[in-house]
Amino acid sequence: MSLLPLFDLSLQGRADVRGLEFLQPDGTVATRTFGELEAASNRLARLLRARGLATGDRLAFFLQNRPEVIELWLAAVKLGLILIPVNVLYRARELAHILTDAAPTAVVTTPDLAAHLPAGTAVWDVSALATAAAGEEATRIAVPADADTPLSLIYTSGTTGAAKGAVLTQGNFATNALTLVTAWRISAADRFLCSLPLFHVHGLANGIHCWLLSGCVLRLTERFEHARAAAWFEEFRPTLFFGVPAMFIRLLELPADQARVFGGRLRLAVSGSAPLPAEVHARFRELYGSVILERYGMTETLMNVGNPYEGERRPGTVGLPLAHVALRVCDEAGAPVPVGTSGEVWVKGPNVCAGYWRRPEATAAAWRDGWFRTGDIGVLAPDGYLTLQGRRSDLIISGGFNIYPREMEELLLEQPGVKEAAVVGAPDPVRGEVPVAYVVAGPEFDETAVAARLREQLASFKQPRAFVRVPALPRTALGKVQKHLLPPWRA
Ligand code: MCA
Ligand code: AMP
Repeated sequence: MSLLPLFDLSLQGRADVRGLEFLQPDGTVATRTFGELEAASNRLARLLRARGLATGDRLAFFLQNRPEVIELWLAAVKLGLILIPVNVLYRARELAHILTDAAPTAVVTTPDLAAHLPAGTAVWDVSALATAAAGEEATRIAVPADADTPLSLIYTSGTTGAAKGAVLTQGNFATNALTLVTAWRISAADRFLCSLPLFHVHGLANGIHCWLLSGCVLRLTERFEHARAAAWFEEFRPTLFFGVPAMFIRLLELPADQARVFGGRLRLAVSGSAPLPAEVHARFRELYGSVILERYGMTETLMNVGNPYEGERRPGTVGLPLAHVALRVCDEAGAPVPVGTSGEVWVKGPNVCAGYWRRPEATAAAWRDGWFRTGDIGVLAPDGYLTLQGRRSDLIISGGFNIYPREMEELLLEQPGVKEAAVVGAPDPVRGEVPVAYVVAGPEFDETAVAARLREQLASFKQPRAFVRVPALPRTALGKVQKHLLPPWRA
């Protein structure tokens, strides 16, 4: 199963239909028909081939949401390239790691973002690329592809502090999209508002692929802005919205009369990427009259589990395994635990990635007898509904963005005056969790200087909300830091 035959349902089958509306930063709306996306991606594919890119070559994109990201993705599908989406909030340390590990031919970006890239990075300006591609023929070139053709490296799961590239294939994306479009009744009649970043799986694997497969109209915004959400819902009248919990919490701020009207038009709202508090689910239902469908996925596996479209969307749970997924909850030895007992969630299916890029040891550690070990702790109810209870690792998820404490702790330990460091998540009403840094500091510790260094090296969402000085870190007899014993921090 490859992607182009599925995308052709729109690219060829709905060529004259206006499939994309992009809300530009100046407030105007740029539009593309599916035929225009087909032609633009063909021109771009020809240009990339002329620049020497061939099947299996890697290209990174470091871009905010914009039509060119979609055109680049389509060109990569046609040429068999491997794209590396890079979070626009990443800074020196994250960028250096990903670009060294993935070694792309170049990074497609804009001048303002290029300023953050390591010196010597091959930069292809996204506008210059589009201008150069305009001179190419618009007829399609495409190489043979199948379910095993790699399409993307998406960096995630840095429990060791260094993120790894999950190798996602065309079959992974195709399976995921076919299942979601079917399970969630997505059709050409939908009006899909997508404010999720296309540099992560939620916006890219779920958003873009469900859109292209179903042929609905997509209104893409550069990013989610809660101050403008009401205007977006009023103007575009979406029937379909995917979001992270932080977005739904922001949507609860809308006036009740507006929310009720918007909710009346909303056929389906889907939440994922982080836990959706049952209380938020209840308040959204009360205010919008819409019952959020919560689902659970991972970069390495795309979507695994979801509440049913028909049937109970049970608050506080992530629902039932999706049609193509096998799931078990296991103990430390890997044996399935009885219903009602907590354990690690393991999954198997065509949605699971091929492994981690050039990390045979990490790949071997993450799979057991063909099952992918998610690192998520959960419990199954007798009727099969899964409740997630936390993670084996101390991953922090803030506004849907992942923060790996080890990455921050390693950087903190490099700073003058920081003897020991531990980063933990503190509750936050909008983002779920925010990072807090606990430091055992010497006399030369300068909090302002350390904070400035972290801002230069790491994404904005990773910046500690506070530095808490402690005399020592609580440790077990074996020396492992016991983060749950650190004094709780409150804003
Ligand atoms: C957030 N910010 C951004 C962006 N998003 N800046 C530029 N481009 C962006 N795309 C920055 C803002 O500038 C601000 O920076 C800070 O983040 C918070 O912005 P704010 O307006 O206060 O937003 P918010 O109301 O707090 O909401 C944050 C958010 C963001 C917009 C919901 O967290 C977000 O887009 N989350 C989605 C992440 C995602 O797609 N996760 C899926 C991963 P400053 O702090 O400097 O002022 S994939 C996954 O988890 C698996 C596969 C799954 O199951 O889906
Ligand atoms: P990522 O590493 O960005 O792919 O994030 C995947 C992780 O997000 C999963 O391993 C879960 O820990 C978390 N996650 C995704 N969806 C949900 C959800 N609905 N509820 C709780 N956690 C979730």
